[in-house]
Amino acid sequence: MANNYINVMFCGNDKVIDGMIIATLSIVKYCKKPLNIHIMTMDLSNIEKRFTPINEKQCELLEEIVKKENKNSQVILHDLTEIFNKEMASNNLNIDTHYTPYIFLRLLSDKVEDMPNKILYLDSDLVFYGDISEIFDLDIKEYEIAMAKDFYGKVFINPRYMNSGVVLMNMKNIKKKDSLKKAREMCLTKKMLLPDQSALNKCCEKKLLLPRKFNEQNKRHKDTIIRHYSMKIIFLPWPHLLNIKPWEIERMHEIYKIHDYDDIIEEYLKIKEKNKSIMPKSQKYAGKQNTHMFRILKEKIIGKKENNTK
Ligand SMILES: [Mn+2]
Repeated sequence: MANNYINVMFCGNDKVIDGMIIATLSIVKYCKKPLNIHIMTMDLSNIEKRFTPINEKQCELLEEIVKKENKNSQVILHDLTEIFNKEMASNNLNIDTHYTPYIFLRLLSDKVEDMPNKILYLDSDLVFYGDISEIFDLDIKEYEIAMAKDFYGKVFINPRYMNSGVVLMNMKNIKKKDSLKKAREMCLTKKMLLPDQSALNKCCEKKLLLPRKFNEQNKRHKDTIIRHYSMKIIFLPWPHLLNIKPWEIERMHEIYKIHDYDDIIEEYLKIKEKNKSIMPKSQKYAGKQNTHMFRILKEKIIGKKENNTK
């Protein structure tokens, strides 16, 4: 494989294929270089019926999208069911959280054969507004990973707490230092509010702090490359959580009033219509209801404000 490839990693089950399509369309809109997209998935339908893997057909669809812009681009599917069952399925204190077990896939990527030395992990709830090579080409030789700050975590957890929705990974250094192995162990043994993210923050020694523009969680700025539509905490007029994803078009338009990637939505809808038979019937992908998450967050935030001891 030539070195001029941009390596990308998406993780999830087939309920996030819509997100992967939108993210991929936005990547190729601004970058015509060859891409290697690695899709990590697994079949956990034994745990819950809806936990079905991304399949070959869906990968072919993604490949069609990237090949249209560069015929050397490709999409590679990795089934991590066995690795997950061996490493993280049992005695895992964080298996049943408000997230799905698919959050652990990125922590297993060092176990996958033929991974490139440098790869950009991406959540499936983000949209590119600029060239992916700007982030991929960053020099991380001295680091294990590169991430941007977490919008809420930097206030409520610690000033350097980073968001794991966009992670530029140096696989060589990660393997050398066993950082992902340490992160997996931490997830197995310590109950956490944001398991994979906190484990990456804790277990990677050398982290490069990325500028906000590579993982914009609050609103788009002029220089934004990646807008990550992660969960928002709305304080007024009453405190609640808002979690609108890029493929929830009506809510995106009506509540966020965001129209700046309508061209991509239009293309996405056409693709979806043409490929109805391979799209999932329901897009409900999240673990438990947001209320659960909010209760914990409220305890954390209000608890912290009330006793300002630490
Ligand atoms: Mn996300």
